[in-house]
Amino acid sequence: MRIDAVTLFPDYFEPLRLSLIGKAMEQDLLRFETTFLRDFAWDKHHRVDDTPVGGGAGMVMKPEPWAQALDHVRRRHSAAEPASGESRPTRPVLILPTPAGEVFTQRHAADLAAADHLIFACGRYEGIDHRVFDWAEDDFDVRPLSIGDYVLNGGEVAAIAMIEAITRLIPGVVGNPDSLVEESHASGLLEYPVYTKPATWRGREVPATLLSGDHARIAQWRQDQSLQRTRRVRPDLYARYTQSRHGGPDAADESGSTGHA
Ligand code: 6GU
Repeated sequence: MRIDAVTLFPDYFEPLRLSLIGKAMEQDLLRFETTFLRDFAWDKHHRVDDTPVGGGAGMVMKPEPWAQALDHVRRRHSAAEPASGESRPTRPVLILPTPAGEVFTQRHAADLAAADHLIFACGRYEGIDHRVFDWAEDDFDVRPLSIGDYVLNGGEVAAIAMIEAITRLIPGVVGNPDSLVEESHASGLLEYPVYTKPATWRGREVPATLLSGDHARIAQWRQDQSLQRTRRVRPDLYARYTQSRHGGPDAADESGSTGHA
């Protein structure tokens, strides 16, 4: 997979070179590059923003530097050798981190982990001239995505969060693929609580079931904990989970699930 980020702040992305994602880059499972938007503003002052048409506070990003930068990224990709494991290139996915987008979930992460080329267009100020997105539809699969209901100063931090969620689902990036199956959100539920040794720590015990050696009971306990935690902390997820499985919010209580998909 290739990932590009177009940004006024390329340094924001340096931490991605650490840890598992950095290792995936070294193994050529992933290629990541940043493109400095200001290099594509060819007026004397390299301006990337201007006042909003129709008035209002703040500044809006000018369309032409974005079009030039995105064309550059697209051309560089079609010219480059495929990364290992890649087949024929498809339409690149253009992700627009914006609080006005659909909320990014594990489902988006799984879907985007199968893409060949992701480009993150990291806006600043009040946003990017909207005509850029209409224009981009010709050559990109355009996806406005938000990471939650709050406002950040720009798309970079949101892009980093999405890149981490997506790239850890690429085969080979996370060492043990079982850890992807059991974690929070993989099943639509939050994960159950976890414990390690010692069995007694500062007067607090590990739940006895987990020490029983009875794998079926342990799986049932974990499933129950997941359901209870999700119902308490995320009633929205709980309702969706029970409705999708049984057509009603109380059906999961008597489901007798095995705890493993
Ligand atoms: Cl994706 N961008 C910005 N600027 N703010 C956000 C966001 C994205 N998601 C939540 N808040």
